[in-house]
Amino acid sequence: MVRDETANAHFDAVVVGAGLAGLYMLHRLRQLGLRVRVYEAGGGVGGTWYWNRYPGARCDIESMEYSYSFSPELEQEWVWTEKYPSQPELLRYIEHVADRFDLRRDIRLGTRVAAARFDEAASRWVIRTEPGEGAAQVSGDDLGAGAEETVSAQFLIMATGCLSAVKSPEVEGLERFRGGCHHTGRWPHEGVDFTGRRVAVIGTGSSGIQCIPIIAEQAAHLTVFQRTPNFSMPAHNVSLDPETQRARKATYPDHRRLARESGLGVPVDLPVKSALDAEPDERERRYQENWDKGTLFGILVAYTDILIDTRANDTAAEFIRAKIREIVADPDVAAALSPTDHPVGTKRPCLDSGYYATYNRDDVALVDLRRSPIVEITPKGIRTADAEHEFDDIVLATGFDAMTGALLSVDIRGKGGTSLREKWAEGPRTYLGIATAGFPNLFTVTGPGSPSVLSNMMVSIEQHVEWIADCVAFLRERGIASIDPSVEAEDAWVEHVKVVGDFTLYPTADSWYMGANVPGKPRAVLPYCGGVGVYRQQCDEVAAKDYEGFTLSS
Ligand code: N01
Repeated sequence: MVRDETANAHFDAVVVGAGLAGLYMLHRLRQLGLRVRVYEAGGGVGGTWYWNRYPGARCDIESMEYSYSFSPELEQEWVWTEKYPSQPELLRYIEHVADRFDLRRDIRLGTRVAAARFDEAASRWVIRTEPGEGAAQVSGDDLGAGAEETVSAQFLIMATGCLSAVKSPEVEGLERFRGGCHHTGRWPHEGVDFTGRRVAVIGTGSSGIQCIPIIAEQAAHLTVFQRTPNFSMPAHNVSLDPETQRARKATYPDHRRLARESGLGVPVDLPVKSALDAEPDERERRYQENWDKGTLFGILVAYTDILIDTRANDTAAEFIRAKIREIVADPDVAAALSPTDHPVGTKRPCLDSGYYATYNRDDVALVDLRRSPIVEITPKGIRTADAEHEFDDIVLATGFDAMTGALLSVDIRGKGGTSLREKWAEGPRTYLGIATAGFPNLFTVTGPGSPSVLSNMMVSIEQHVEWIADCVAFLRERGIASIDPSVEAEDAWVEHVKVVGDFTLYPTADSWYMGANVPGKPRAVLPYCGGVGVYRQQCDEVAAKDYEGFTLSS
């Protein structure tokens, strides 16, 4: 509950989160002349790239795509070293952006927004903070870090990220384990030395698949606990040579435009043919080309129907399963690693560096939890239905309460004191993934019901930030105190997101896209599957019609 406190500082806007979204939001709002405060729970800027410091953490969208486009000088001057940027390089880039645009002076680190209440009489948000998880890491000269304070703002903008609320495995006894235990999404800043140690990794999503090969190289022995095998393709990461960068930088404006107009936020040649109309040899060649290129989306857009027709999808899935059989020496291990329960792409696919080959090592073992589930964590290790395994360290690569977890971790109360948690109890309800009825002047950057995680996040972040900034400018120019989507517009958008989602294969998988990884979470297609280009047009049309579907109040 928001206590009945009086705000002791007043802002035009409060932004929650200082990751890629929050930093750009601050920059845009400042350009409009707004007085802004950003709260960040972490001890530094960077969001995802501040927290996810596990060995091998790397973005699987190319660095020259996964970078801001709003500043031509920035995109021309920054030099990327690798095709796929590592976490340290991304964090350096984000810190550079914070310094370059002088953003830090408006950011309060180590401070979590705990609650926010809309004061209807004043048309303002009253926001209460508490010390954040990163408070201890903030340097001593930042006196405001971790402050418990109450402030007010006309606009509240949640830039809290889609994959930031970590999810632990729902198993008994974790707190009893006497060794080291680390979640990939909250990795210790000082790193973890696995030399000579017996290590367990639970989880084989993108984080597990990235850290497993590297931990295997260091540890005395590694055991991977896999509940659901995932599809992974090789990243073929390489150093970026100056000539490649020069060539891309020369065509950046066009390239960025194509990214914005595309379906996935990355320019790709659009397919024209069904996988089922292609001869097996032709399909094999096409899938192989994409496999060799090392792109995340290549196979998924190789044909028109990979993500909408199970038979078409199975041609791509079988191509990857054949690769797994080719790489992994032990046929039983290969079979256990081969996904058969979901179409490729319906759980987020992974890019790896040597993942499957890691299982050929003598010092790596795979435990198939579908055969022998985890019963409990013991002081010494992990007990499954048929064995007890002892470890020095357990790595939890168990993912996130995606898309809604971070938003609902804040006690947000709108008109009439309605809580967002209650409103979304049956699943998130938004208009355009940006706003939710009954919560005026609240914006969500890459919120549920927008393309977000089904796209290059940078493209989606920039689009939302710019749309929100334009909206704020529109309201201020006209002296409009509040903006709130109508229930009708919201209902229509929620239905549209569902219809488009149901047209695809996404609902067939128990994925975090569906909320299925968190026990008790309502099942719904959380992101909008219509593509970023189409979605951008929809958002622009709403704005062009003076924010059609929203109620504006003076
Ligand atoms: O999390 P995940 P992640 N017992 O949810 C398993 C982005 N990302 O952190 O599938 C046993 O994908 C779970 O099993 P199951 C990217 O969007 C990007 O890896 O639920 N196992 C699954 O195997 C990604 O998709 C990058 O049956 C349990 C794993 O843990 C998203 O973040 C890098 C369990 C969780 O996989 C999330 O990735 C990293 C339990 N109780 C992340 N609970 C790049 O850019 C969960 N699991 C490369």
